[in-house]
Order: sequence, then C-alpha cells, then structure tokens
Amino acid sequence: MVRVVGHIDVDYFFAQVEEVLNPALKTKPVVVCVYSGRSQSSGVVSTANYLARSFGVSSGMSISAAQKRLSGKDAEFIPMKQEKYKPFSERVMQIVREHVDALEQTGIDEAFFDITRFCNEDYGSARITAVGIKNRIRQAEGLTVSIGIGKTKSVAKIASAFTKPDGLTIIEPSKTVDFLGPLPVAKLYGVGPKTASLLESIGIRTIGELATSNIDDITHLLGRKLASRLHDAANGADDELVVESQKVAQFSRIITLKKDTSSAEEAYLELLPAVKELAARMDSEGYACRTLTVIGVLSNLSVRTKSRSFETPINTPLVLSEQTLVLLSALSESVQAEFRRVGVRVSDLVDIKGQASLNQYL
Ligand code: DGT
Ligand code: CA
Ligand code: CA
Repeated sequence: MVRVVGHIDVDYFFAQVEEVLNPALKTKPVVVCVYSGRSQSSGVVSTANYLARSFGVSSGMSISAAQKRLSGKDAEFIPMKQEKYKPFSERVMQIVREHVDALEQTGIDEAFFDITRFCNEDYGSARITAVGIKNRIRQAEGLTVSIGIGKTKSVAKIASAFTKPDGLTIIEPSKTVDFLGPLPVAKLYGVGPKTASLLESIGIRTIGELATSNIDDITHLLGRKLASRLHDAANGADDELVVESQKVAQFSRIITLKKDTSSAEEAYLELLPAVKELAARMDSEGYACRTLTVIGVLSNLSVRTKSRSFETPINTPLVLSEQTLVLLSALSESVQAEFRRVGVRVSDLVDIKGQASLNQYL
C-alpha cells in the first residue's frame, strides 16, 4: 500500500483572521501582539502578515523592535485575542475533516490528515482533493492555507512549509528521497538545534547525508530509538500513522467518475461499490449511522454536499444505497452542474456492538 498523507497549516493565522475581520488591513503591515502590560509597548510579536514580514518582523520578536522596523509604514499593531481565532480554527478543521479519512490536529492552525483510501492511493486524486480543500476554506472562511502531501508524516510536514503562503507541494512517493536529500537535517520533525549540532559534529548536515549515514555512528551519538526513527524519516521510510484526534465520528468514501456527468443515476451506479464497502465496514465495526451525506465534487472542483438525518440509525447496504440515490438526485437537482467525483459519508454513528441483532434497525 502507498500511503497518501497530508499536512495543512493556515498561513499567518492570527494576522490573517484579523484581515478577514477587517479587510481594510489587507494592504497594510499587520502585527498581532501579546502585550505584557508593563509599559505601553512591552511584549512580543505573536505573528505578522507577509507584508510586515517583508520588513523583517517575525514571531517572538519584541514589539518595540517590530515598531522600529515598521516606522512610517502605516502598520497596524493588534492585541492577540485567542477567542477570535479559535472559531476559525474549528471551522477550518471541520472542512478538512469532510475531505479525509483521518485527521490529527497538532496545533491551533495545523493538522496531519490521511487520504489514502479517499484517493484510492492515487496522487492525481490527492492533488484534486487538496485543491478542493484549499478552495473550500477560501470560499467559506476567506483564509489561505498551505498543504503538503507525501507518503509519510515527515514528508507531508516538510512539504507544507516548502511553499508558503497559499502553497501546495505534492511529493510523489518515487521523488521522496530526491526531495528530502538536499534539505538541512533541522527540517526533519524531531531534530532540534541540539540534535542538529550533534549530527553536524560527525559531518551530517543534510537529510540526504543522514539517510546514507552508518546507523551505528548515529546510534552512538543519539541513542538507538532516536537514531532509528530519524534514519527512517531521512529515507522517507517512517511509518508513523495519522492518529484521529477525535473519537471516530464518521466514515467516508469518495470516487472519481469515469467521466463527468450530471446524471444522478450514472453517478450512483459508479458509487454503489463504495456504499457497499462503507456498509460492510460499519457492520464489521458495529456501527449504524444517524446521518448520511453525499458529496459532489463539480467539474470546477468546488465541493457540494447534501445530508439527511434518520431518527432510527441505518446500516444495511440496501437502505444506505437507496438513501444515497435519493440524496444524489436532490444534490444533482440543486447544483445543475456536472459531477467529477462523488462520495458518501456516514456520521452521528451509534455503537450497536453490544446489541443482540441489527434487525431492530431495519
Ligand atoms: P505561517 O504558518 O508561517 O504562515 O505563519 P503563522 O503565523 O500561522 O505561524 P505558525 O503556524 O507557526 O503559528 C500559528 C499561530 O500561532 C500564529 O498565527 C500565532 C501563534 N504563534 C506562533 N508563534 C508564536 C509565538 O512565538 N508567540 C505567540 N504568542 N504566538 C505565536
Ligand atoms: Ca501557520
Ligand atoms: Ca502552525
């Protein structure tokens, strides 16, 4: 199996939210500040927009240093208010969740995701999915994000930071070693300044040098556990999984149609095996669902959905497929456009493992 792992990070997050809340800021340098309260401008810079960064402002710098760099530049200094950014974070994560098999949130503005099944292990589909996620977040929240995709978490994370802002970097599995090779070891997840300088002491500066280094030499330096993890990561061979950060609340499958169509029936016939697969998965894991959603990716890559909730949870292949057709027909009616991909998601899952029979839900 070839994994398709992604990492998403919102660009200049707090400052970009400030721009969304007040679009007049977009043309100015914007600095989000944590004021210590000791004197009028004591405190540090939380983050800044890219215009402010072009004058040398960066996270962690003192506010007075940022003021010096931006003097006469009509800059805005805004106090950091966490409660403003949290709702954006939650909504962005929910959008990503709709497009992926698993999501592991690792910070207020970033997450790993796995789309191996969602994309049928295909990197072309992964690109379409990533573009779809970026478009949805831009349309719904007005925010740009950067996404990286690769076969491991470390490749995905390095890739998401590779082009920023509004970046999309996809590393096909066969290009992994070439991509990682020339980068400094400090780019690897888990290599801090201390580890980097230890490695440098034996002549290892790049990820490529680490990848081809003698494992005994680095074990001697870093201990067996870290050495083996970093050696694997440098070779693009680490197998750390994306761990769902919330209890699994949904399963989904999406397919690419053989050709774009506006016919709900045509789309349904191609989606049917995926619906049956979902039904089998729910059955084997002991779930029924209260909500069914169909997802349509249109020819222009915009994503549209239609959902229905059921008082009595459903899980049989027959009921799931019937309802999928009903929803697909309604969706096709409302979008009046051709589908490129269609998918189905079951959520509001009910645990029915302990129950004597599923028949009560038929
Ligand atoms: P990016 O991703 O390079 O475009 O810029 P940011 O600002 O999104 O940077 P990131 O992803 O490292 O951090 C996400 C948010 O966390 C950022 O918008 C503000 C906050 N933050 C980051 N670094 C610091 C810091 O050193 N101090 C404080 N107070 N907040 C920080
Ligand atoms: Ca960020
Ligand atoms: Ca971040």
